[in-house]
Amino acid sequence: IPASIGGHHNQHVGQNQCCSAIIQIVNAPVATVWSVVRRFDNPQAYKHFVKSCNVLNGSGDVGTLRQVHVISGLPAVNSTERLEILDEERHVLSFSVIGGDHRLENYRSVTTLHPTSAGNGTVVVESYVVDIPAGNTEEETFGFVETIVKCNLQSLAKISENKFRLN
Ligand code: A8S
Repeated sequence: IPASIGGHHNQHVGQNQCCSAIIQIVNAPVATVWSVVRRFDNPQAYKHFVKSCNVLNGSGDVGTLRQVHVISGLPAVNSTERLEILDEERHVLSFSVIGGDHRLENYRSVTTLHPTSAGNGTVVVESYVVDIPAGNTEEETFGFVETIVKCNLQSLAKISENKFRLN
């Protein structure tokens, strides 16, 4: 992975934490994908596990807090999240989970967008770090987060591709 991609994903991983990165190809330009990803106030646009989102303070800049409510059937109710990075030039968004009623303590993710070398596409890279909950194994934690993030990125691809086609 080139340094231009890898740099933002070098997160600190402590003991008893789990980390990984998921890659998704999108058949739409970076600008289109970014228009969806950058909306920290509107994660439900592509995250299907999110039922609603309220911005608690801030105007969408770094430091903005949101409270996300998730759909039923998950071992979670809500999550309080802080915007850590919003780089409009490099197309980087990062948030951290700072509270809420769920089991993914200290979750932090970084999402970066990169133009594909050929064509008009985007490579989305999303890395995360999270505490392994007491009573769970690393494999269980990895599997749980992997499922959620993969769903989110597949949905992001679909929505971005539709948006691009309609424009
Ligand atoms: C994201 C990524 C994740 C969100 C997790 C992993 C979460 O919103 C859901 C279930 C949980 O148990 C934890 O980019 C939490 O949103 C869907 C409530 C944080």
